[in-house]
Amino acid sequence: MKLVGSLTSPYVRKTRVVLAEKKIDCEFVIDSPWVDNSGVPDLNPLGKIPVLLLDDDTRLFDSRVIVEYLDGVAPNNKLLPSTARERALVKRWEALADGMTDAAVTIVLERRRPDDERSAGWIARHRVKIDRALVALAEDLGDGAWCHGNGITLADIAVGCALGYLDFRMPELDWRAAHPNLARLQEKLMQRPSLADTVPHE
Ligand code: GSF
Repeated sequence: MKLVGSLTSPYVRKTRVVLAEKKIDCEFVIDSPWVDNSGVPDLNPLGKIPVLLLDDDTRLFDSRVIVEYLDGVAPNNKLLPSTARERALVKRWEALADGMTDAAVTIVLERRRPDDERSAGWIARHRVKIDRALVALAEDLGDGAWCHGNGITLADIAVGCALGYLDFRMPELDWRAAHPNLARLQEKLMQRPSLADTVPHE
């Protein structure tokens, strides 16, 4: 099995954290759709990372499909509950965290466009999504030790990677000041090698 992705992508990081938490061996092949001669479009028609290559050559994308697959194939350290309702609730955390990351990625890409093509309105629209998502994540976490239930789940991993991406690309946001309970969760998550060893960097 091979995971194709970059050291900066928050979606690839989420997948790497799940691999580590599940103790699944997987070769990490570094590639990015943003570099010349990238092999990614040949693996995923959408030209996006992560892509998981299975031993029989099956290609899995996107990260939500991959992490659900990984949790399902290894019985240890379950990260998704088995009942429909509980599972949906954990996946809703993931959808909110990933959606916040989507908005941050959109802003990062927009900021990279030439001055005369950049839209302040588009950036503001996505900034509002991030702010609302942070409020919702903080409200849902409350005083809880974990996002869902009594131990780490995919919800915590997705939130940890989303907050880590804000630190990486939008450090000016200072989400910790407004949401100390998210800061507390993030600090705890960062004590785990799975997250500490995958902090995004260029
Ligand atoms: C998002 C993948 C994605 O946008 C998932 O896998 O969860 N919902 C998908 N990946 C980015 C990398 S990232 O660092 O933003 C990507 O591959 N972008 C290339 C492109 O052409 O959009």
